[in-house]
Amino acid sequence: MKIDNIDVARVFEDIADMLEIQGEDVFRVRAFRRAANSVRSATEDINKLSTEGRLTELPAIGKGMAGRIDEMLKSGKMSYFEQLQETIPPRLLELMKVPGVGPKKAKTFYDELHITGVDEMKKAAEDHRISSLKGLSGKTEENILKGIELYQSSRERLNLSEAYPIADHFVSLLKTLPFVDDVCPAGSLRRMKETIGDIDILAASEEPEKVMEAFTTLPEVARILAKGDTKASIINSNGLQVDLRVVPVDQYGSALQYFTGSKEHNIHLRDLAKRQGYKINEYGIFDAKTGERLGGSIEEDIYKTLGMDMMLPTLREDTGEIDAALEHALPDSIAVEAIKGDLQVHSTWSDGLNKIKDMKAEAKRLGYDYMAITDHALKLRIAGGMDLDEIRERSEEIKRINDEDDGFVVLSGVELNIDNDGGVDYQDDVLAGFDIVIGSVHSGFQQPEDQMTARILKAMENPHIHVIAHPTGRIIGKRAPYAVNIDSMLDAAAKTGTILEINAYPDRLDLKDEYAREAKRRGLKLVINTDAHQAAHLKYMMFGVAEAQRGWLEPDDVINTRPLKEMLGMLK
Ligand code: DGT
Ligand code: CA
Ligand code: CA
Ligand code: ZN
Repeated sequence: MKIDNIDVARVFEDIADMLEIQGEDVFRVRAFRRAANSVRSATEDINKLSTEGRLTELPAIGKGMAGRIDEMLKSGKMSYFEQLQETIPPRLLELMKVPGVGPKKAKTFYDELHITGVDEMKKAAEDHRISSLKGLSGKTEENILKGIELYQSSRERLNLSEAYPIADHFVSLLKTLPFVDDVCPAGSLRRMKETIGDIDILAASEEPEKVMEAFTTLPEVARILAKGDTKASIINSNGLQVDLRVVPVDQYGSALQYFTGSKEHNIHLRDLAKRQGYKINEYGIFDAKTGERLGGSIEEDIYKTLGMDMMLPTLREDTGEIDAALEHALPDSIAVEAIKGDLQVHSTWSDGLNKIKDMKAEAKRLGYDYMAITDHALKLRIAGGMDLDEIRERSEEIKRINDEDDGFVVLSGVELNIDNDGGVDYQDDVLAGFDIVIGSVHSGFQQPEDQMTARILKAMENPHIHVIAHPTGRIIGKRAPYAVNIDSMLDAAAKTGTILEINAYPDRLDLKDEYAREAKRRGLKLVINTDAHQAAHLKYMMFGVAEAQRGWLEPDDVINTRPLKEMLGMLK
C-alpha cells in the first residue's frame, strides 16, 4: 500500500506526542510537530520529493527528518517510532487526542490508574477516580467528559481540508480514464461543509463496469466495502470512505444535483417541483402528468425548468436559497479570484516556517497585490512574539523588500494578544507604527461570557486595533468556541469600525457561515485571511472563501477584495 504525506505526518505527530509524554525537551517536540505540519501541507507528493532527493526543500525538514521519511517510504516503517512504541503503549496517545488532556494528565492516568484508552478514561471520570488523584478535581472530570464527547463526535467526521485533497486526488485519477466523460465530487464536500462524513464522487460514463474495475483496483484503495455495477464504496489508505457512482452522460446533471444535496435542499426542491407539476430525481426532470423527460444532462436543466437561477453548491442548505433563486435575488457570491491580498500571515520573525520574501513570492504567484505580515506580539513567547528590537529589524527588512518596487506591497502588521482585561502587548506609540494591527484571544479560553465579551469589546474600542482575528476561537473538533456574546461583538464592530475576520485556516473557519451572514445583514465588512504559518498555507484562502459563500457574502462585503489604497481606507 502506498505511503503518502498524511501517513508520514501522522507518524511525526505521534512521535511528538510520545516525546511529550516522556517529558522531552520542548524544542525537540516542536521540531516533530513542525515537520508533521510541513509534510501535511506540502503541495508535492512526498514520494516524488524523496525520489528526487528534494525533501529538505520543505520547511522544517532537515537531513535527519528527511532520513526518517526516506526510511519510512522504503521500508514501510520508521525505526525511531518503533523504538518509542516499546516504552509507550500506542493507545496512550489516543488519550492526548481528547481536548483538555495533555501529556501530563495522560502520563498521570497511565501511571496512577493504569488507563491506556479513551473508554477507560471515560469510566474513570464517571466513577470519580480521577478527582481522587492529587491536584485534580471534579471540574477536571467534567472537562474530560466534555472533551471525550467532542473527540468522539469529531472522529466520525473529517475536516474539509483533510477530505478535500483526497477527493481531488481520486477525481484527477478518474479523469485520466478514457472511458470516463466527466467526474466531480458531490455531497458535503462539493458544498464545502466544514466537516465531511464521507466523500462522494460522481462520474459520467457509458461503460460503468470498466470504471468500477479501475476505481476499486487503485493502489490508494485499502479495502472494498461494496462493489456493484454502477456504485462502489472503498476505504482508502488513510482510513476514509469514498463512494463512487457512475451514471450515463445524459443523466449526469440530475445525478450531480441530487448527490450534491443537501438533503434538506433536495427535499424542498422536490416539493417545489411537485407543486409546479414536475417530478425530479437523480435520473432527470419530468413532466408529472405525461412522464416526458425534460432534461437532466446538466444541473441547470433542473433549476432553469423550475424557473430558478443557478446557485453555487455552497448555498444549497435550505436556508433561503430556493426562494432567492425563484425571485432572482441570489447573492453575487464572492469567489477566490476576487481576493487581492492576505492580511494575516506569519513569518520566521515569529512562529512561521518561511521568510517574508518566500511568503511574498507565493502570494505573488497566487496573483495577489498585497499581503500583511502579522507576526505574533511579545506576550506570546511560545510563538516567538516580537520584542521592540525585532519589530524594528523586521520593519527594515519589509522596507527593503518593498524597495523592489514590483507593484506588490508587503504591509507591516502584528497579531496582538488580548489579555484577560482587554489590554494588549505594546504601548500606543509602538502600535501606531504598524500598517495593520490584529487583536486575538490566545489565553483564558475558559472565562465566563460576560468577562470574555467585555475583554474583546475593550480591545475593539482600542483605536489602534483594526481587526479581530478568529473571533470565536474554535478549533473544529478540538476546541469549542469561547463564550463570547456574538450579538454584542457584532454591535461593537458596527460602533467601532473594527473588522471581524473569517479565518481561512481549515481548522478554524471562524467567523463561521451563519455569523458571517448575520454580520452582512448588519452591514458589517469582514476580512478573509489564511493565518498562514508557511507558504503552502496561503492556498487555504479557498476554504475561507467557501465559508464566506456559505455566509452569503459578496465581494463588497470583504475588504481584501479591494485595491490596496481603498482597503487601507476602510480600516478605522
Ligand atoms: P456527509 O457525508 O454526512 O458529510 O453529508 P452528505 O451531504 O455528503 O450526505 P451523504 O453522503 O449521506 O449523501 C450525499 C448526498 O446524497 C446528499 O447530500 C443528498 C443526497 N441524499 C442522500 N440521502 C438522501 C435522501 O434521503 N433524500 C434526498 N433527497 N437526498 C439524499
Ligand atoms: Ca458525503
Ligand atoms: Ca455518501
Ligand atoms: Zn502563530
